[in-house]
Amino acid sequence: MTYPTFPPSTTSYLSKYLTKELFEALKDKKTVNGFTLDMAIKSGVENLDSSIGVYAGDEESYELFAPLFDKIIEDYHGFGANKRHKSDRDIHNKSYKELDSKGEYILSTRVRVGRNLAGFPLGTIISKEQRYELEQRVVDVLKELKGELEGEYYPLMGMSRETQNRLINDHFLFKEGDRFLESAGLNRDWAEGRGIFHNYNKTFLVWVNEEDQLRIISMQKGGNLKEVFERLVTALDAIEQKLSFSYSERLGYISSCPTNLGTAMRASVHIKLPKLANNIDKFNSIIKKYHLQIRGVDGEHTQSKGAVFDISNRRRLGVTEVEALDDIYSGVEALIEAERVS
Ligand code: ADP
Ligand code: CIR
Repeated sequence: MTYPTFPPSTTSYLSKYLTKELFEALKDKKTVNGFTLDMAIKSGVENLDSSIGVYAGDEESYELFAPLFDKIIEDYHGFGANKRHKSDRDIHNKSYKELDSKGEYILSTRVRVGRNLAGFPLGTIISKEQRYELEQRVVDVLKELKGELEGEYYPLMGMSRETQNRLINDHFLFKEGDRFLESAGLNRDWAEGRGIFHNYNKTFLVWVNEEDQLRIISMQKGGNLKEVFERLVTALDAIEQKLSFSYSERLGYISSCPTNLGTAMRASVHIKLPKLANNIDKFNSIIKKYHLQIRGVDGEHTQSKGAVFDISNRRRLGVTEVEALDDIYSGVEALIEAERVS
């Protein structure tokens, strides 16, 4: 493996931080699961438009390749190497109000967390057999869920193209063929061991073996963030009794992509902001102030349509779940106010 060079137009964190010295110091290291620097950087080397460009193979990757990962983590999350992540998902004394009681701006609200199982390598290097074993373990637990969370598991293998497309278009299911994930090894053996669990009214969903082994999702129409988050916490409380997740005292929940470490939580609204869409400076200043991120309505690396944006918390590590929720709550409140007076 030779030191990769990037064209000057490359803006990824990988290209910013992978110096020749760092590369030489890390290039022969391997985690117990066999994950190397070459594997960690492949996505960013092959996809020059990456914003980050690296993925992990297991919890140990974040320690062994810390000279690279820590720089990216510090830059993205503002989380220094001497910090420790803290979790808090208790919102019982929070007075979150309905953000858009007349239903003028917010179309839907979604909160997801990424989780990976302790004792397994991450999806980048998991074997086919391990992926199937993991799927079975997860599905056994999900099938036991009761009440509002009760539902069914639908494996991707054998799912008709029509059903798959409908679930994708309705924003319930992950897309296929993401080239960033492809380069990282996360699409190997597609669609084996992948699937989606959802309750009967599709307000609680779990993606199995996509970018992370589990994406646990609560979503519904409208802007009731509190209700959406509380449903997610109820589900997490139940699932955590049966499955143990990969968790580091320093970095919180371990995820394939370093942007998801910590809470691994992304709380988002689909929100219609036609006036702010034409006042980009004002729009961006609110986004920056409240530590938010803009995505397109079909998810990451997509465009907005009809002035509807996906707005979510950008910080996931070094803030608690409640603090990340505060970012989105206050930020969306400010966006709506700015849209109103524009
Ligand atoms: P993730 O949120 O898991 O990081 P994506 O950004 O690719 O990944 O989004 C996954 C799917 O969730 C996409 O179909 C996206 O449109 C949908 N989604 C995200 N936020 C919302 C929301 N607030 N309402 C409805 N669908 C949403
Ligand atoms: C990139 O570097 O652009 C892709 N690897 C995606 C980075 C962000 N990932 C994420 O939010 N999960």
